[in-house]
Amino acid sequence: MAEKTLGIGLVGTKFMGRAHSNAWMTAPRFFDLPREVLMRAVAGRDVADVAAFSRRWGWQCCTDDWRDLLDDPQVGLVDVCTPNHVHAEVSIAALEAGRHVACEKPLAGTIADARAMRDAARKAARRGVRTFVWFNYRRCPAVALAHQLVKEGRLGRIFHVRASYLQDWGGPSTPLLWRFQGKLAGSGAHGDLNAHIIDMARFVTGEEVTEVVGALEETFVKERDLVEASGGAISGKGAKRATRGRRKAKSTVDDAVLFLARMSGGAVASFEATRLATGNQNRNTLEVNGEKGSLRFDFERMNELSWWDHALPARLRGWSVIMCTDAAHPYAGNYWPAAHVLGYEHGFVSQAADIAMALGRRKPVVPIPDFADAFEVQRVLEAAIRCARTRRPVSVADIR
Ligand code: SOE
Repeated sequence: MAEKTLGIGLVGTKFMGRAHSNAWMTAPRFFDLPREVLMRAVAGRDVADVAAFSRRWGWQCCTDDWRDLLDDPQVGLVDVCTPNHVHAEVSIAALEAGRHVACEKPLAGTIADARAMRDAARKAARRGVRTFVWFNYRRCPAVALAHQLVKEGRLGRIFHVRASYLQDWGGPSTPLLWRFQGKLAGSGAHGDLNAHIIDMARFVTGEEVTEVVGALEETFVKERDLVEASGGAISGKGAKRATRGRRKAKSTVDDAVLFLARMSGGAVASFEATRLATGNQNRNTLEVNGEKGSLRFDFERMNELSWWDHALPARLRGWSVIMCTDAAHPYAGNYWPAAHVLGYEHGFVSQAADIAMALGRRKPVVPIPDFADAFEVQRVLEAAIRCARTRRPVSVADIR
């Protein structure tokens, strides 16, 4: 295979499988990439489903066994979009087979899996094999701009970080999907949503979370309906008949996790993740307050970044809302004219482009997290859970 081509092998065909397929398909249309993207093969568990998925999204071929991707010399990068408990097995096998790996967040469901992935990535790096993690929100132009503004010193010393990721789809009527099963997901809102905002806080401030000083973990919905597969079969271990006649089983993950932390530059920080914040459907927010200015981002208004410039004379100071769609903003110039707004999918498209850039020895617009970077997020997730369970402060340095 010519070095000029980057052959992708995708594992997973659900929500993220669609987002990534769209990203690989679209990135070469909007970005001048150093390597041609080849949508080589997709793997999914169900033969009929994966065949239909492959046709719809334009993959060259498909399989119901992800190991087949590693036998295909045209696959240069394996893209992992499976539930969390499978990330380690697929990623490590792909790295050992000499393939670059791009894995969905969180890196893994458990710190042990994440550590094994980080170690495998370290080993593979010696052979020139690269890893990437899809923390997609870094590539919202507004978030990338926030990162640039802090890096330029425009906020000065950072005092205070407030991050929250609120969703509301996890009420009692939502069945026991894999995301509510501890063995598959590792955790609930914590790994799913806090992982994003921990990464965003680190990325924007350039600081690490060093200590979790207080944390709360809560599972409000203790039992959920078992998911009925086609043909009436019911999934999930430990099923029992619930009083209303539907079969239920225990939810083994958190619905909400909140924690307070310290950052390496001395800032204090709070993080909140929940799937039960009624009316907040995908409210991923970050506020950073510094000596010279402050920033606010809310994904539900993802094209905007609010900015307070404290260097202005007092009579002119006020929140300004920057529409981050100008060619001067990160990524925006690759898409449409100013104020022709971007959406959720563009973060993935821009990340696919940056991965192709990095593998073509060109600099991505903003840094792409690799397994070592995502392991840092996993350490913070683990510190927060240990803090919630022991009711004692936990130093991130103690999580290795
Ligand atoms: C579901 O909670 C979910 O799809 C997350 O898994 C994603 O990472 C997030 O971006 C949107 O919400």
